Amino acid sequence: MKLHNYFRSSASFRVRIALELKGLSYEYIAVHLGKGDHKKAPFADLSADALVPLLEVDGARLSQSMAIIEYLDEKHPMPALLPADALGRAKVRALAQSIACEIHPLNNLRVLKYLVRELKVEEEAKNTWYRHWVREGLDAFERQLTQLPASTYCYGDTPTLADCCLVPQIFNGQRFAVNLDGLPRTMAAFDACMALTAFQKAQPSACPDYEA
Ligand SMILES: N[C@@H](CCC(=O)N[C@@H](CS)C(=O)NCC(=O)O)C(=O)O
Repeated sequence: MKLHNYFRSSASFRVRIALELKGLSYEYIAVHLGKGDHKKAPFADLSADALVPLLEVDGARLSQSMAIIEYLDEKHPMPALLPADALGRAKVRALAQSIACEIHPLNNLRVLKYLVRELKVEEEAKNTWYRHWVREGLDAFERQLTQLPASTYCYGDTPTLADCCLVPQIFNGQRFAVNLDGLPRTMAAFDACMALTAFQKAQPSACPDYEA
């Protein structure tokens, strides 16, 4: 397996966590988003949407972190990243999508770049945009968690797809100094995840292309 990814990319980080949780080894292929390498050959020749992550596996190229993680979960069922019951799966997918579909697209690199370069938004206003949407999304995430039974991780007592999405989003929020106070369930799940070796091994600072 080859994972084309970037140390700072949240969507890549989700897949790295899933690979580590499942104990799957992979070749790390760095794509430097800051230098625009995702828009140039060789990566642009492989990727239809010029986004990381991209996983080369079983003779195919898979894009979209959630699709990749679900593929890995089907091919390597243990440890499971989705609950055994349909209702549980729907809950976990809802949590994961709250981050991947509601928060992340608004704080993505190309969106922030467009605000600054095309719409001439000042740096501080861009950061206000970022913090607003991330915090609002995390408040909604917290409300979802409070409607669920007490648990160590986002859902239940083992990490799931929801945790694979939450942890990178919190890293990203910390980088942009988002206020993370008043999110007790969310931050407890984050802390529980970060106590696990799999999450530590997947984090940006553990990546071969890491830059401080
Ligand atoms: N929904 C996609 C998001 C992929 C994505 O947006 N990746 C970002 C990095 S986290 C990227 O490649 N950005 C390049 C850009 O914005 O130009 C997924 O979950 O894989």
